[in-house]
Amino acid sequence: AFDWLGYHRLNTIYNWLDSLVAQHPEIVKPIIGGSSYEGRRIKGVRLSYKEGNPGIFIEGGIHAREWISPAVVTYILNELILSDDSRVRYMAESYDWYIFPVFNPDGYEYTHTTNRLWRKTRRPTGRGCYGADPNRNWNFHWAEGGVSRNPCSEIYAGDRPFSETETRTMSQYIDSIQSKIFSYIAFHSYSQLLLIPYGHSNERVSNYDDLFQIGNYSINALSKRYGTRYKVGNIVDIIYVASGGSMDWVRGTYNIPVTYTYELRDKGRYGFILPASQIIPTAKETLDSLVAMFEQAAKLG
Ligand code: 0X9
Ligand code: ZN
Repeated sequence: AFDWLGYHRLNTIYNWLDSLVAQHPEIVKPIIGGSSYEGRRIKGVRLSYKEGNPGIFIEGGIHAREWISPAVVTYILNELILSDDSRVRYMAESYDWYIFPVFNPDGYEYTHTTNRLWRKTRRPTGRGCYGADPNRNWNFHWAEGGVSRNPCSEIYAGDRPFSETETRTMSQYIDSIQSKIFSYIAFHSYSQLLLIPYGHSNERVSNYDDLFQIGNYSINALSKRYGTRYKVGNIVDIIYVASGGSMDWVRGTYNIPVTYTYELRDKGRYGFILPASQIIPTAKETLDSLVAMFEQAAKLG
């Protein structure tokens, strides 16, 4: 059976998604959102209790080594289906959820078989090197800053926007549902931050003040359970310039109002190698923050 006591291989996650569809066929539908260079599927589900709710898109695992991201995303999906907490239930049933735990399946498998600290995709890119940074390859202010044009770099932007199968196919899927989406949330690790677009410049999005307020409310709720401290802010202000990220493309292209990127636990003690004993606590506090986020977002309209 599936659990959150350890990190799982891609097939275990995909089999679990299939089992959710089989057990809850009225509310959980399978989606193949895209595919990878090595031919794997980018599998997700749509969870809906009521046709026509506003959509929330959840992106996990775009960076291969950030294992806590798929783990937290699958935990949240499970709670959205099974929780009996009234606030979680209300949130679950008030939105249509598009949930993709592993955006970069080739990289994720590679971190399990060969190199635990692999970040990128796995396409041969030249000079004997592999992969582009899938969070630098989206077609919005592509390669303007915080990227490398060297195919051997960890932050290689790719040959051109959407040169990677993963970003190209997922962007096409997102385009096909964009009119239904009111929020896009990406999960990375680590640093304990809640990031507001954009990454290409310190330009603030039009509803920055609302996103900052909702974000603070959300990280305050996150801190209540175990005292975990997050910071909220504009990407360029609180980390670094990083253009071509998925959230920036979604926000810049479709003007989706509620867009955030989480950098989950921790602050560097274990970094990407976060012990599995921290999966459940990290997931619980993150779910607390999402409940607060969407309650507050609904109030602000
Ligand atoms: O550099 C990144 O892609 C993210 N940090 S990480 O350590 N997980 O690699 C930050 C993402 C910034 N997001 C956007 N520019 N949209
Ligand atoms: Zn990342």
